Amino acid sequence: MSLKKSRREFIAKSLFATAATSVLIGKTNTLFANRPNTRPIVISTWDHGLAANVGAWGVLSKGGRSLDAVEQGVRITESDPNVTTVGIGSAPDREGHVTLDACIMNEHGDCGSVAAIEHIVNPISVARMVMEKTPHVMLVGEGALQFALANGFKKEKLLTEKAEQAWKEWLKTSKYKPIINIENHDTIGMLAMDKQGNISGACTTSGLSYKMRGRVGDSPIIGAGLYVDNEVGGACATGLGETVIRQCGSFLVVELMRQGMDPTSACKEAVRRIIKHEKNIQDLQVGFLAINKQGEIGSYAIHADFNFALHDQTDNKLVDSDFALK
Ligand code: SD4
Repeated sequence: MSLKKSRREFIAKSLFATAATSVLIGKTNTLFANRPNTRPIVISTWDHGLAANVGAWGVLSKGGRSLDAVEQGVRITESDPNVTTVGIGSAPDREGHVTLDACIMNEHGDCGSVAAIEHIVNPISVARMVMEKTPHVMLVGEGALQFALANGFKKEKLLTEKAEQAWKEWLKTSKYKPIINIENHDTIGMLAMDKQGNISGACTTSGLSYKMRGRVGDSPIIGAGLYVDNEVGGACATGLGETVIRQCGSFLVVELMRQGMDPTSACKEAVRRIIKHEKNIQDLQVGFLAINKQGEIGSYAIHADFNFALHDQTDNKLVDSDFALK
């Protein structure tokens, strides 16, 4: 065992013993609650979470609802053409169509989702409208687009010149190998707890770059890419969606927290199940992020380099996640 690791484990154990301190433990990122000013708080996946958190904080700091916070937060990422994995500017599917997946869940357990929607910059807001204005949870493809247009969303060109050029470059070899790595697959999943202690979550992505037409990942699937139970906590996922779907990843994390696990341990157990099931684990990345009702947060990934952004009353910062394959 490395010195760094044994020290980390020693500190972790001591902190479990006192269990009342708010500290980031090295890179293991369990943030202990039972501290003043835990609320509000927002966490979101990857570096682009920093900017998204600022959007969410605009709502949370004014005493706003966590549902509004997560919607406003991830809209920032969706609207940024320089983020090539979410919203406008995303990499297209192998046929050149940008198709987006998103879902949202509120503190009452209501949820809405769109999958494989085209031409809409902010699918998260369409997902919210599906939740609030229809008796359904999920709309897909052409029907989702029709619903969005009928509700005032504008039809836009999502394929930017830069993304089109990169796709044409890919076409020259066009290897269809849906391997997740941090260069080309960075979904944003966001979880927020507002001043009232209510938790909501959002998840939005373009999915795998150059994916097969019609392919949908975990991100718009309630229980896979995102799950919230306001009595327990919330979780979201990033990485290879197929494997997250197979384990009902985010639902699993929340259920494990319901049984008493802290967020990091719950994420770790979900990762363990994926590793147990998948054969080509070297080639795939998955990261989970979670928050519980006490405002404790945790994360865990298969491989290195998964990180998340954490905004609380004192800071908005990036935290490196611990991971399994060292
Ligand atoms: C998917 N889970 O479509 C998404 C991709 C992702 O970070 O999360 N990338 O499979």
